[in-house]
Amino acid sequence: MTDRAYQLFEEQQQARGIDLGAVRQQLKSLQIETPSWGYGDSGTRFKVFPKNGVPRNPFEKFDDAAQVHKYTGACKSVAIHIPWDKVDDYDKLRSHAESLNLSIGAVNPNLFQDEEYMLGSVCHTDAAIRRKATEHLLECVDIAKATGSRDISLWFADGTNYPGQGNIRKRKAWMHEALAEMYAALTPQMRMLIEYKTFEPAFYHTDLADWGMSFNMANKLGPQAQVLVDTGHHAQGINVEHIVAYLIDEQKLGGFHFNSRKYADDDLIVGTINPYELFLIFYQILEASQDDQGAIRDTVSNIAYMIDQSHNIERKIPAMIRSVLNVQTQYAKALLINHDEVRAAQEAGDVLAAEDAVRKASEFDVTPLLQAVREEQGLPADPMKAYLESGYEESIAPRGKGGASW
Ligand code: PSV
Ligand code: MN
Repeated sequence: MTDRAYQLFEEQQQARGIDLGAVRQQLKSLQIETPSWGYGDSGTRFKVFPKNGVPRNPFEKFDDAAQVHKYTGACKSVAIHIPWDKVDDYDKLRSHAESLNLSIGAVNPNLFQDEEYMLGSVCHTDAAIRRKATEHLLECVDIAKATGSRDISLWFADGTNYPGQGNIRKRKAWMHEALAEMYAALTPQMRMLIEYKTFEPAFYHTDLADWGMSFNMANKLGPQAQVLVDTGHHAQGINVEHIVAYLIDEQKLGGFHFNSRKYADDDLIVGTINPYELFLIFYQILEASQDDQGAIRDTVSNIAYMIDQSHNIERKIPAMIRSVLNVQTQYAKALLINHDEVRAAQEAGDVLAAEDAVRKASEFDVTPLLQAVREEQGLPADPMKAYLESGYEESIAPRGKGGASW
């Protein structure tokens, strides 16, 4: 991309009243956490295809994550999943992350793979199993203390497959009981981010099925509990950006798990199926970031942007780089929305002008902008190309097949 292309872009945006200096600053400060499990093998319930060079342990997952950060400059932190990333010495894992210029991000408890959790974890009818699940939540709080993590992301597979299988109201009380105990163990700096999912693996009811249930739970627990929006966890056709705006306004949006879905919780690369939805999510966030109330601006500035994907058939590190680039592209486009123009159209009741003011920002080619920002940061203008030419993929091949998998 030539300087000329950027110059033309700048002139075009200045004429629309967009301050490109501010846009560049915002682009530079967007950090996106990547998931340790996105570097390992995964699959569907039909098959896991083992890939060559997949990390064999949590330390190697961080080595791979460091490549994503090296070429994008946007992925300093890495989420861990326990027990997938269980190590004897978390200080050692933390030092390893720091030596790679990374940090350990959200801690994700895993209450869905133990034999005893077949009929539920914190919502199981058996008090001993509920106790075991709660102890795991408390263990994750301790791990977060050791890793210096602020956030603990909670997703529960708890639910039932058939009407009558469980007492829904009792299960709701048990969920609250476990989360309240965990909440009491948090340090003042920590947050609990509560995920929800309409279905799967339970098909009749999920104990935290939608944002309203997570929101209610977070409200009951207190200010350190917030909602985590996983973009793949909604019913078809749901207006996710509306949920985002609502939760921000209630100061309860804690973060995102970005991924794409076509049919269900597909965990595909973010921005590959419905990039416009991602753009509209950023529109709501940016609109709220201009709010007069400091509390709303604080909520926005503390949103944790995280990727939650399973790369089943594609190479893991390039898939993660692609995900980050896709998020940056939609964020860059959303930064080109002229909010004064939108507001003027809203106030005039001009429906078409309002829709146009938002949509047209998504139609600009932001490549010159992103390339200029990357160059300014000392990053390669084309991170994917630079990574693929770096020889890292070849260097990890001797790890062989059969690395970490869920
Ligand atoms: C569940 O589908 C989920 O979105 C949760 O965040 C899990 O922790 C993650 O995927 C990994 O399985
Ligand atoms: Mn998730």
